[in-house]
Amino acid sequence: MQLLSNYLKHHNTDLELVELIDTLMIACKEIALQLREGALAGVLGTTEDTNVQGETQKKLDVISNDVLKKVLLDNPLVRGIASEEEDDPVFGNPDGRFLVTFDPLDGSSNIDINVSVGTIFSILEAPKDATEDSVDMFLQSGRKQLAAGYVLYGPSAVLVMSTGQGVNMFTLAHTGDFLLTREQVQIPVQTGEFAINMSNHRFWEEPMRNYIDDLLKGSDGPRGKNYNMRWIASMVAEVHRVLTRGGLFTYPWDSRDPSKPGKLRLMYEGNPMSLLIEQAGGISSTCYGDILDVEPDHIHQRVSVALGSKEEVEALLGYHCEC
Ligand code: AHM
Ligand code: MG
Repeated sequence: MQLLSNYLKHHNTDLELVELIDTLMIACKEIALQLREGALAGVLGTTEDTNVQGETQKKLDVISNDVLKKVLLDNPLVRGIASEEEDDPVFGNPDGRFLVTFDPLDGSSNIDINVSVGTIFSILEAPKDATEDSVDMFLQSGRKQLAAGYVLYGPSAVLVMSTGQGVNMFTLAHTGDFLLTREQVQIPVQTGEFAINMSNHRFWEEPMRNYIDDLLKGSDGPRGKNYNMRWIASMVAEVHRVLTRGGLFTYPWDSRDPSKPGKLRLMYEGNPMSLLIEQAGGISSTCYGDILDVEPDHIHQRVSVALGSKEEVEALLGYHCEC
């Protein structure tokens, strides 16, 4: 089995990018250890604080953010980082080449119930002409990502990553190394499985309601087959299922707060996951266009997400075209 860094080098990955990914994985291994200790390390539960999204922070949200921030900013290759748990970007070496955005612990409402969570990351190149540190450096579309991925902390810790040459999975061994366990992942084009938070049904747009209602009609409805449903409330775990056995995952725009286009964030959830899904042969859309083509205007901006098996996402998009 191949070591992560050897695999990347054998596939002609830029050596500085390999070094940055190795640095990221040092932080993720530390997060994996803290998660494994759980209550023994006193890391479960909530802090008194809320983040820029207005969400209460879990202790492990803060710990994971601090670990990633410190490890990344210690590496001179890093010009700056932007995190779900930081109001503003934090800058490192002014000559650093890379920008990293991340959700330090996605799905953190699952921590205290011991269900899978994960770290999502996206790597961009700092614009060469950017002499002053500024949030504007980060505002690049997902197509510009040099690499993106996540580490899922489940029964095993798995890194799923793309540098734009397909999607590969690496499992954390007891030796502390990430070893290649699945190469060139391809999502099955058809599926009979969908994931959506059904409790928001009455707040969705009409096309989404019509689509889901037709899935629920099963073999009696226009789709002509029975579907199964999953909802883990952890995007990392849902995307991992989609990459592993196919499926459709969506967190669409809803009218609970019309100012927010969806719950998930573009720069450190939508974009990295969309790169993985497209590289694995799936589709990732806002329901009106590819997520990777969205031009960001805010580091914490939200986006409507519908991703997964090609033919199922196409069917969903068809409902949106009819309006
Ligand atoms: P988080 O980054 O604060 O954990 O929020 C994102 C998570 C996703 O992992 C998941 O898909 C979604 O929120 C679940 O939301 P809900 O609780 O509304 O079902
Ligand atoms: Mg998240």
